Amino acid sequence: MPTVNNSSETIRRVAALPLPHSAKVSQQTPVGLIVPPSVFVVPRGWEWTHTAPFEGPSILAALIRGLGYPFRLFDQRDVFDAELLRGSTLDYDIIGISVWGDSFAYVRQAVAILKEERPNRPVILGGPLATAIPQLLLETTQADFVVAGEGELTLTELLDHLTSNEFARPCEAILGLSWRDNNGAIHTNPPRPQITDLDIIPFQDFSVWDRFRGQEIPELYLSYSRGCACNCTFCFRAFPKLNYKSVERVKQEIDYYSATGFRMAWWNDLTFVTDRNYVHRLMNSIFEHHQFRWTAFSRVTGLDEETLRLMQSKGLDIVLYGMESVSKAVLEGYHKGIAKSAMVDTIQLHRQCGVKIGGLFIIGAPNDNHESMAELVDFCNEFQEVTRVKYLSALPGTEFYRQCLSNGLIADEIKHLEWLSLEQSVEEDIEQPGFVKFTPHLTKEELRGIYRDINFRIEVRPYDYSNGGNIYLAAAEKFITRKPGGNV
Ligand code: B12
Ligand code: SF4
Repeated sequence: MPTVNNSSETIRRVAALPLPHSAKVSQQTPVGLIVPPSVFVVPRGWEWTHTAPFEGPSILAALIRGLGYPFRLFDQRDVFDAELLRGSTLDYDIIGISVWGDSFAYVRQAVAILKEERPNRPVILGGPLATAIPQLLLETTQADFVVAGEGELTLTELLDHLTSNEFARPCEAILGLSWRDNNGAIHTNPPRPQITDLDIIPFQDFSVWDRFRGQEIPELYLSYSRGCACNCTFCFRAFPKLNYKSVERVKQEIDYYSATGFRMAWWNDLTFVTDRNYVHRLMNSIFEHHQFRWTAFSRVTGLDEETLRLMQSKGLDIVLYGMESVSKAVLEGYHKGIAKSAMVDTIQLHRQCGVKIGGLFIIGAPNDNHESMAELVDFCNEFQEVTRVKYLSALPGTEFYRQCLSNGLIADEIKHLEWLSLEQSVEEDIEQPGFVKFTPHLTKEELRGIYRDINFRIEVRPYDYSNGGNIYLAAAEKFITRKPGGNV
């Protein structure tokens, strides 16, 4: 029996898993993983962000198959009605569900259906929203387990437990797990430390995504790191601490993924340039045998001309920056640690190098007022590189969310989760039931007017990423609405 709370054996087993194409079934218990739909609206040209293989589920698929379990991924991203799950998962003895910020309403209904169909079958929730509110999810859904943070090690140990295999340990001994005991009492174990050596993580398994079976996968999600060194009040990170893969490992992954024929990659790293030397080594290594266009997120601090030009020479298409606001007071309120001058410098740098840039802004902070909004509108007039504006949203697990609970702005957590399930990140969100206006200085009508004003001024260009085969490039419209009951 392994030592209680000791993960080293689990780390060793995960590190030794086969590559996805050599995984073999050696266990009896079939495991299913459900990927829920999302109403999040993406700009035209980026529709593929809803259909490309999501990185988290692709890694978990590799993990579960690598451990020898028969596995099926239930990709429900275009199936908004949870009722349609009925009957489809019956052959699977353990079901996992990924839970993102806007998944609550769907997941609650999906779990109810799964439990109605097979009451004793374990249902496991994981993902960012599950990480933020494990206890609340166990209280409000009929799920049995919630895995917080990175799924690889905790899920391995939970599957050991559920299948009573040679590595099985009791629930109490699984770090990062919340669970319901036989009497219905909910327990939350101590958190699991993040994986520091990211080279142990399985490569993504794309073979489980039905829509790509036997076909090329034009766009992929990739990452070389997890976490972010900053701690902005509105931002939720399921893995807060910053850890890296080795450059060699990233290179091996890309070599392996090249079999998909991908031509575009979205780097999931929260901040692409945190270690300049690392980025230079990465650029000079991974593109040795490959060419693909790519997009990344970064902060307006830390990027210099030489690095940007190097990234450009290796296929960089656009860098998206979380700029959030141009008001000093609002940026300080967010603990953002950046100033408007850094945004202007970054835009100028991009113009100088001829690299596309996207600036993401949030309106409606508690201290946003007519003045800060006028400053933002002026900024957008001058710098049309601003790509997207959103109303501020309170995500569970953030410092901002905790403040809203304590000051009563969020009075009912469940209603708030239901609202988050409807949030599309479009102007009309303000009319949805449950929308919370955080600033007392502007009316709803004023806030909506500012949203429209900004959206009208900012440009379409950054949305047109350079994939010649993308059918949306010809269209002039900026957004395409994604609605429950319909596809993109
Ligand atoms: C790419 C991306 C997108 C893509 C694809 C989303 C996806 N689901 O993969 C698109 C553009 C569609 C998107 C949309 C949105 N996103 Co987004 N997105 C990201 C981003 C940059 C990368 C996601 C990723 O692949 N991470 C890496 C993988 C390895 O991590 P992972 O998916 O979380 O999976 C791990 C664990 O969570 C866990 N896990 C996941 N599923 C399961 C299931 C089980 C059973 C278990 C046991 C474990 C488990 O194990 C995995 C391996 O360790 C993250 C930031 C980040 N770097 O994580 C934001 C992030 C996830 N997005 C966020 C948000 C808020 C959204 C939106 C709600 C839009 C919005 N209003 O801002 C929508 C929600 C859409 C949705 N349902 O996914 C927040 C999440 C906050 C939250 N509480 O959910 C993040 C963290 C960004 C941030 N800091 O604000 N997003
Ligand atoms: S908003 Fe950006 S910089 Fe701030 S914590 Fe989130 S990922 Fe890091």
